[in-house]
Amino acid sequence: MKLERYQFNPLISPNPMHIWESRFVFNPAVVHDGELFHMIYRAQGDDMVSRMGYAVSVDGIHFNRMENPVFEPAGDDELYGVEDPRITFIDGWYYMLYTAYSPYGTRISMSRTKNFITWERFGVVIPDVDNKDAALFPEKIGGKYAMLHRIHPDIWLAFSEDLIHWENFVKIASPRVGMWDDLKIGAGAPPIKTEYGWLLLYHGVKKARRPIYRLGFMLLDLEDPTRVLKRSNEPILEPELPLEKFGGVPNVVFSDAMVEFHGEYYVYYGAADNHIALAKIKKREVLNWIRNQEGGR
Ligand code: BMA
Repeated sequence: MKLERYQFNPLISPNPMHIWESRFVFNPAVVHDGELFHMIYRAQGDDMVSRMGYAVSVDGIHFNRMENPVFEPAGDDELYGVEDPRITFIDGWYYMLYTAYSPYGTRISMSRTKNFITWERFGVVIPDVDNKDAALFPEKIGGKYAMLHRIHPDIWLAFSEDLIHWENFVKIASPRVGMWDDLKIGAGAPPIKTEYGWLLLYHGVKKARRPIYRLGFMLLDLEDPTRVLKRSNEPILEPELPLEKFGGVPNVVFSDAMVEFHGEYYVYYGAADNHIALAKIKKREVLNWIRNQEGGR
C-alpha cells in the first residue's frame, strides 16, 4: 500500500518576496470545514525562526496564501520559533498543538482559533522539554480528551479533563529494530476515526549517517487507543523525488495533516523541510489493508 503523489507537486514553495517565508515552507496542518481547506504552515526566512502562514483552498490543491504570518513566536518559550502545527476541530474550535522551540528545548504548546487569523493562546501544556509531535483526538475517549505526543524515541498518549492539564502518560509504540522506523517515531496527522479503529499517520526515521524520514500508518483501538492493532511493515511514502531528497534537510517526507475528502485521504507533507507537497490514497484501499493480513504490529 502506497500513497500516490499529486503530479504537479509541490503545492507551495518558499516566497523570496516575503522575508518571513523566503527560505523554507513545510510541515503544514490542514483541515476541511465542509467547504474550504484551511492550511497553517511552518515557514522560515533568513533569521531561521519558524512562523506560521495561512493558506486557503476550495479543492485542496490550489491554495491562496496570506501575505503576513498569522501565528508568530511570543515570549521566552518560543524564542527560536513555533513549529509543526497539528489542528483538530473540537467543540466549535480549531485546536492547534505545536512545538514551542527555545533555549530550554522543545515543548508542546496549544492555541485555538475559529478563523485561522486570530488565536487564543494557552502556552505550554506539557512542561517536559524535548517533547514534540503532539496531536489531539477529535473526540473524548472514555470520558477524557486524548493527545498523542513523543518522548524520544517513542509515541505516547496523555489524557485530560479540560485540554489544559495532561496526565496518565502511556507509551504506545516504539521504533522497530532493523525496520524502516528503527530510530524514532512520532505522530503525524491527528487520528481519523474509521469503523475498525483510529487511523494514525506517523513518521518513522531510519538509522543512517543522514537519517531518512518516511511515513506509515498505525491503527489504534477505538475504545482503548493505547492498543496498537496494526502498523505498516513498509513505508507508505518515502523520499524519492529530487524535491524530497535534496533541500533544507535532505531525505525527508514529514506530515502533520491528513484530510478525508471525496473518498480519499489527502496527506500534506513537508518535502526535505523545504516545500509543501500532496499525496493521496483511496479510503477503500486503506480499509482493505486494515482488513487483510498484510502488516504487522
Ligand atoms: C523533526 C522535526 C520536523 C522536521 C524533521 C526533519 O525533528 O523538527 O520539523 O521536519 O525533524 O528535519
